[in-house]
Amino acid sequence: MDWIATLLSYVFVQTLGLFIAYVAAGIFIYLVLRKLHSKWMAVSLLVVFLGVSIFFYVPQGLPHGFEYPFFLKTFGPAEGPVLPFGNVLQFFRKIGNFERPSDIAHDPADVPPPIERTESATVDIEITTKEVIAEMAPGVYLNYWTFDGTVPGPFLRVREGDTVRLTLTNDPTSLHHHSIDLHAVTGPGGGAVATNVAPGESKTLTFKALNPGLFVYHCAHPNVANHMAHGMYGLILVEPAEGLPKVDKEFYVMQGEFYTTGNLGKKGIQIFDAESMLGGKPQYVVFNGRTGGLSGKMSANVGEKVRLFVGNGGVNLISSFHVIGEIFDSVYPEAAIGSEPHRNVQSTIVPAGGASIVEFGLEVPGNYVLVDHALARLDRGAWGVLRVEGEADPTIFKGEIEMGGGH
Ligand SMILES: [Cu+2]
Repeated sequence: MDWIATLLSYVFVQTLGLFIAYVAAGIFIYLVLRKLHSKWMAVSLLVVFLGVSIFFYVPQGLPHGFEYPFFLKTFGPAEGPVLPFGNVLQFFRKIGNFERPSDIAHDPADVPPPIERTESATVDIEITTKEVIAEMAPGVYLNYWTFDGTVPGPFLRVREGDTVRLTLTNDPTSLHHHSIDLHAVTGPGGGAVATNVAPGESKTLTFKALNPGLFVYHCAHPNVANHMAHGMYGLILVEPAEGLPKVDKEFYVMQGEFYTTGNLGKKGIQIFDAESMLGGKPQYVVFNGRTGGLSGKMSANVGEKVRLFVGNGGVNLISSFHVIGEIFDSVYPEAAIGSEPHRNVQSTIVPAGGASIVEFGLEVPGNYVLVDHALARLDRGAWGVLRVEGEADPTIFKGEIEMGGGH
């Protein structure tokens, strides 16, 4: 009953513990002073104690532990980022019903092949929103909200001019409503206004993919940031009519942040922390939903050209995407297809709710580490490895490779 222990520790140790200690301190002072047989001295010191407390609390607001769940005041257009308390109780009541995927990470090598069609078509896509429990870091579990049970959700691939018929179904085990806003959609809410689905419900949205590009999609049910911070994002590629230049391998990588009440590395199931999300201070920054989400899943060979579709679900940070030991031969900045790509780029910016496409040839075998070059985030989980096999070329790189020697 790890789950119950986590809830009890959160409620009693973190929140009530502080309150109990505080009240006890007041009583203790009172009793000590009563021992001195001076009732009025005791009362006046107690008043000082209370006065000082009010002085600190009134201007500062409630201490961190008390802000969840009811007292956090926010000013967005819809519901705030705090989970409805009823849903928190429901979560613990229905904890046995949630699916427990062994790996929440979407396989970065799982990218649909380039589109061969030369004509526009009507494309049917079905996606299911699902709330699951999975491991985010060794021993650290999270209640993820997902598209099709992985983070990021499925990589969608259509052609410029296609008509897309997208059916969104919310799994009956879900506790929350969900929807989908695709940045590839021209129309209100990016489709979110037409796809708000209650648990067990299905809705279909039809849209025409007018602009080529690599676009983020995400859940847009209020509170949007909260839903995204639970893992509800993915990428849709609208290929230009003439297609993208041919490469040998394509990979799907998406950065995202997780906000937990437990500090970095605190084991057990973690409760979402609305306050740290508002402050933009995630405990975890990861690729593909968890620490090590790309591990052992990205490999290529010397002589091949690879393309990375890189997205950023945010919700707060901008990614300074970099591959250690490689230079991007081409970058489609902000994933804009249609203009000339940038050449010979070291790091590229991937905005929150945005994407980038980078391409590079592989000349030297070894491990290439994908990072957000705001490198403190490495320690929060933001890194992955592309393994490159093949013949070494000493005219390009020569040296003894020491494991653990720098990168
Ligand atoms: Cu949602």
